[in-house]
Order: sequence, then structure tokens, then C-alpha cells
Amino acid sequence: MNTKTAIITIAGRPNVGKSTLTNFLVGEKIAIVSNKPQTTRNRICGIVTKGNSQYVFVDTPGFHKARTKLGDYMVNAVRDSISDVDATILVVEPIASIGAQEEALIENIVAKHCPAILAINKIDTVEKDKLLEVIAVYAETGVFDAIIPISAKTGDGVDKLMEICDQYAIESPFLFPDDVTTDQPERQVMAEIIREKLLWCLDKEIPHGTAVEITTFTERDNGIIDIDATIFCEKASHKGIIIGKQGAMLKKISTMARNDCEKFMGTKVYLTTWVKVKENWRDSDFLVKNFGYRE
Ligand SMILES: Nc1nc2c(ncn2[C@@H]2O[C@H](COP(=O)(O)OP(=O)(O)OP(=O)(O)O)[C@@H](O)[C@H]2O)c(=O)[nH]1
Ligand SMILES: [Mg+2]
Repeated sequence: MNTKTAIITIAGRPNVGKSTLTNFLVGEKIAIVSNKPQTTRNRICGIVTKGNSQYVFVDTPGFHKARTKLGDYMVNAVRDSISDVDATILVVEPIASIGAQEEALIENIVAKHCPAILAINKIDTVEKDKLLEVIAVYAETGVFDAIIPISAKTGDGVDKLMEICDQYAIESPFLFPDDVTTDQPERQVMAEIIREKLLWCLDKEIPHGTAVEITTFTERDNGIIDIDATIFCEKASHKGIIIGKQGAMLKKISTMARNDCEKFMGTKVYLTTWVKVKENWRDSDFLVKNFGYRE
């Protein structure tokens, strides 16, 4: 059997729906999603294998102006992801003007000679007339092979996007086994699930200053998985908020996370969580690397 593969980067400003799109394409939740910008911190592959074709979608952190070492890492991860791939999907909001982040990404795409598709996301939130204006603005750049309006939430237009992606597939052996949906180790998925719940339950800067480390991940003979996780935050006051009154907040976060961990692992999970302070870790090269944010 002749197999073919396509590696396709999904890039865009924070919060446009890149991870939601990745999950929809894969048909499984492999990337965390929240209504706060800068949810994704690492490149994550979502893998789709259909017959003799394999598509590897590279979900990237939102492209932004970095203010911390962690931010530098995230922005570099996006830049690197636009090289050496078969195509890039630039995801944008349905807004009829090209913002600074989009401009910078388009410059990158052009500089790397990377074929590009534009996905105008969140079309469930706009009128048709408005959408035509958005299409016109981006068509004028002449950079995109195709412009596809989509809703990563409802799945509208995603089939069409997938058809276009198929045009970039080239003959090659599969890059991953045909039954895997992500390149992330299970431990990392568990840590990410906990970080998602922190983003959902906490306000403002607190979740952005958290990192999660899985210190134990063991399976018992009967299949139950024991997970110990440490949540690092930047200030003692944040620790108090994360734990909450009589531990109520941490309990809420842990319960929500455990449910998702069980769904992903397909078995019962015992999750124990601790909270520790590491002052300003996002500005420390050493700690950023230590928490796994490195290539
Ligand atoms: N209405 C609507 N909301 C969407 C759509 N796609 C994503 N969202 C919402 O947009 C928010 C951001 O989604 P994410 O998938 O986390 O966005 P992202 O681009 O990965 O964000 P970063 O990782 O921070 O760069 C979430 O609240 C999603 O539910 C869509 O098609 N329609
Ligand atoms: Mg994301």
C-alpha cells in the first residue's frame, strides 16, 4: 500500500480557536481549550489517519508579544512550526482587517515559502455580509491557496478544510502508528488537563502563572492509575486562592480534572494534587525549561 502524509501547522493569534479546531479535526480532545488567551504553551501534534493517508496537525501557542521567558519560548515554538511543514493553516477571527499578529505570521509564512490556507473561524458568530468583507481583505494579500470559513465549534466548513489539506499530502511512510491521536506522552496530557481546569476556575493572571508537574504516574495491577500532581504558582497569595476556603477550590479543580483524566485514560484514576510557590518562574530560563517548556 502506498501511504501519504501531510504535516500541517495551525497558527494564529491567541484565542482564535486553534486548539478547538485541532480537537475537531482529530475527533478527540487532545488539546486543552479555554476562553483565556495563551492557553496553549507547547506545540502539540493532533494525528488523523484515514485509510492510507496520515495528517499531522501541529497546534501552536497563540502568536503574541512575549513579555516573559515562557512567552519567548511560546513565540519561538510558533515560528519554528512554520518551517519544514507541508502547509500552514492561519486561523483568524472573522474581522475585516489584518491585525499586527496576523501580519507578522503572514510575513513568516512568506519568508519560509510555506504554502498557506486561511481559515476564518467562529463564523457562527457573524453575518454573511461581514464574512465576505473578511474574505476580501485576506484575498488581497495573495498569500493563501484557499480561504475557508469555518466554525471549529460546530464543525461547519471543517470537511472542506480537510479536503484542501489532502492536496498537500505527499507519498511517505506514516510518521506515527495508525492508532495514535497525539504525540504527547500520557503524563503531559494529564498535566495539561489540570492546567485547563486552572484556566477555567481561576481569574486573571493566576492561571497564566501556573505550571503543573506530574510526580507520580503508576498503574496498579487492577488497572487503576495513581497520579500525583504539583501545581506551581507564582505567589503565596495565589496559592491561597488556588487552595480556596477549606480546600474547596483545589477540590473542585481536582474533581473536574480527574473526570477528564479518566475519560482520556479509559480507566479509574486517583488524583492527588499539591500546590507550591515558585516566585516568578516564568522569567527564569532554568525553571521554564524545568517545567518542560523546551524543544
Ligand atoms: N463561537 C465560537 N467560539 C469558538 C470557536 N472556536 C473556538 N471558540 C472559542 O474560542 C475560545 C478559544 O479557543 P481555543 O481553541 O482555546 O483557542 P486557541 O487559539 O487555541 O488559543 P491559545 O491556545 O490561547 O492560542 C474558547 O472559548 C472556544 O470555545 C468557534 O468556531 N465559534
Ligand atoms: Mg490553543
